[in-house]
Amino acid sequence: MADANKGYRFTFGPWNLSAGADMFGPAVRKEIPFSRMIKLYKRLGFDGVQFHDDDVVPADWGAAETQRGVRRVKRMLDNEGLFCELVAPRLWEHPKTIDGAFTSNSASDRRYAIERSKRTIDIGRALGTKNLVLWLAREGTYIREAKDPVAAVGAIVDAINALLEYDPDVRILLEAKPNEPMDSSYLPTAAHMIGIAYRTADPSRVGVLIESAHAILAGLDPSEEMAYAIWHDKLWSVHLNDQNGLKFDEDKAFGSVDLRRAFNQVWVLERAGYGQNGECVGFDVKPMRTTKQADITKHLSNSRQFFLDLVDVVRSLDGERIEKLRRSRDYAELERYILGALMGRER
Ligand code: XUL
Ligand code: MN
Repeated sequence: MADANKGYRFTFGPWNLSAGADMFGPAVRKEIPFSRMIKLYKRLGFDGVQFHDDDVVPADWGAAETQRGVRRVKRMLDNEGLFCELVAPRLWEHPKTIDGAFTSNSASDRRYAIERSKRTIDIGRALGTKNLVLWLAREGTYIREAKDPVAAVGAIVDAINALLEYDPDVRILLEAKPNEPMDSSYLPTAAHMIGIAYRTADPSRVGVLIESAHAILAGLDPSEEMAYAIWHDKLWSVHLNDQNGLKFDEDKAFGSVDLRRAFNQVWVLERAGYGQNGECVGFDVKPMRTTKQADITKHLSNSRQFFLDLVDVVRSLDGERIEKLRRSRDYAELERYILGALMGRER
């Protein structure tokens, strides 16, 4: 049977089906309970789930209750034939993370962040994944003078080391974002994160997850960010989406703003054999606030479909022709060829 996913494995987290609340207004749709949401995955052509720790069990549950709750979610995944790709501690909502997590000026708050991350590793292991994602949401400042920016880098490395030591099998995927919620974030790009990965106790277990919109918010091209991480063997997951310029983090459907930029991401991933070592194609996309309840999954099915359509475009390209155009430096003709392919025209 032909593989409908063309050799890729697709994932998303429950927050992708949000009820539409934003900074300026409350929810406009009903929350979908996880027991119902999980039934949508396979139907939409998805293979696995990404979780924040408190998507699985509330953060304030004790050890025994947590274990039971996690086992319940694992059974639900197994029953649906789904796997857990990764877990991420939600280090930006609790009162103890107001001033950041690993870089907080309070030692007891820093300890809380590390303990919560360790607990998240345990949740992940019980769900069958070694992948811990750290989006360093509040590691940064609203005013530069608030923290010591040199010490902050060291504090993040120390925290990563503590987690690497806690579980000798855990793999840490750092997710960079240059701003929001902070005015300015520490380690704002994937390259910053790869830089510190080499300074941790075990660089072979520290990589990155690259989100398209976060690269764009840093003024970078996501396909080049991905290529850079691939060269380092450190692109271990992606959050594909799109972003219309330098605004808030929009989490638009993949390819919905700039089709050529989306094509370039698929081109880089496909040509590098991304996915062949188990990496997944994750999406981090939001339904529009105007989306009706009945259409709540369309941004996800569209993102997956646009990705697969772009895989077809990439696979249809004539590699020899591209090499020839590169050799003769005829980039105008190369551009015509690529844009023609994107418009479904043979040229
Ligand atoms: C925030 C964001 C997060 C991470 C996971 O912008 O992308 O959802 O992907 O914590
Ligand atoms: Mn993300």
